[in-house]
Amino acid sequence: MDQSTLLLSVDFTAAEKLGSIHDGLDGRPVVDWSKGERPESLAGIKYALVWEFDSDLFDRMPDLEVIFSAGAGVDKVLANPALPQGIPIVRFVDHSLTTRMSEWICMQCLNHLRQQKHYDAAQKRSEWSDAPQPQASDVTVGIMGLGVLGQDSAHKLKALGFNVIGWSRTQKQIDGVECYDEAHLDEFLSKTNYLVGLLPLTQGTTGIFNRDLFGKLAKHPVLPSPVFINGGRGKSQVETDIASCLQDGTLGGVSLDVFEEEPLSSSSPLWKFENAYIFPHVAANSDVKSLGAYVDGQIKRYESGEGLENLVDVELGY
Ligand code: NDP
Ligand code: OXD
Repeated sequence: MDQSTLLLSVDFTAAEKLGSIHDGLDGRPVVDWSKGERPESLAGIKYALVWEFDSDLFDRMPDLEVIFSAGAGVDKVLANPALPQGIPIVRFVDHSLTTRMSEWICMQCLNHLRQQKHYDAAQKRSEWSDAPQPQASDVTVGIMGLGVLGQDSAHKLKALGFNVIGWSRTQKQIDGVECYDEAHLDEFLSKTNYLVGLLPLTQGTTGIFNRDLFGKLAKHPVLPSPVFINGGRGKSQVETDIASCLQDGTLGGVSLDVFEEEPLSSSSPLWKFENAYIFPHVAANSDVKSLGAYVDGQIKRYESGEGLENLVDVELGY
């Protein structure tokens, strides 16, 4: 049977180009919009895989049936004013992406626990200088967002010995992890030394990481803290508040992978703080070959009547 065509509008970054999307697509024909392919008409094309895309792209696709997001987050797709109503949107859920996010979260928690910045600075001064050394179980990591990424990170942080608690819109039950729902945010914050953000960007999460919230976190008796680690979305954080909280000690450290505006401006004060780790949105890039295989698999499910997985709830915004 002939395979249906996929329209592709994704400008893969260097880090993502470990393979080719075609390696995963099982021979499925592609119209590569991001590479400038412009057929006379897009009529008949039922599927689009997008990340960056022209605002009128969907208007040109009269037969569009499913939109696939090339990432786990769908805020960019949902922000498109020309998003057609009622078309299912599938987000990318993938073991490789999930496990790399958890690696990044664990690495940041360990960087702060083991005071890596202190040793880097001491090395630069050729100075033999030790620092206090509490163990992971002395620190409570609070994860905001207990979805695919938050839950995997919770399990891996637990395995490292951290005390882990979590917060999400709806109540969760996770073995060994005290879970709080939306109504119990303050209680959750009051127990958290290291705050991990793994929330999608929605109306409810925009600007949620601000001075008021940071002021409710728990200081650790010995370690620089509280610490804020964000792998979710930058517009969930208020960067002027982060800078002033680092300045006055409300925050003892941060690890930020995402920013209100990306790329982060070279004039941002965040680059310069001693206890700030700054990353260019690389915590968990999509692996292109896995992405191709995932989209191809979802199309096959859809066409055989099995149904799509990981559908976005447009009302909730994630
Ligand atoms: P999921 O949809 O699986 O999980 C989202 C979690 O956030 C759920 O637990 C959900 O609650 C919770 N949540 C959503 N809105 C609220 C709210 N208003 N209040 C409280 N909790 C809320 O997403 P993933 O775990 O797969 O991904 C999370 C985000 O990570 C993505 O949306 C994306 O923005 C970001 N990301 C960043 C990457 C990077 O490289 N930096 C890579 C990949 C993703 P509930 O369980 O009750 O629904
Ligand atoms: C994603 C991302 O959402 O890489 O997958 O940010």
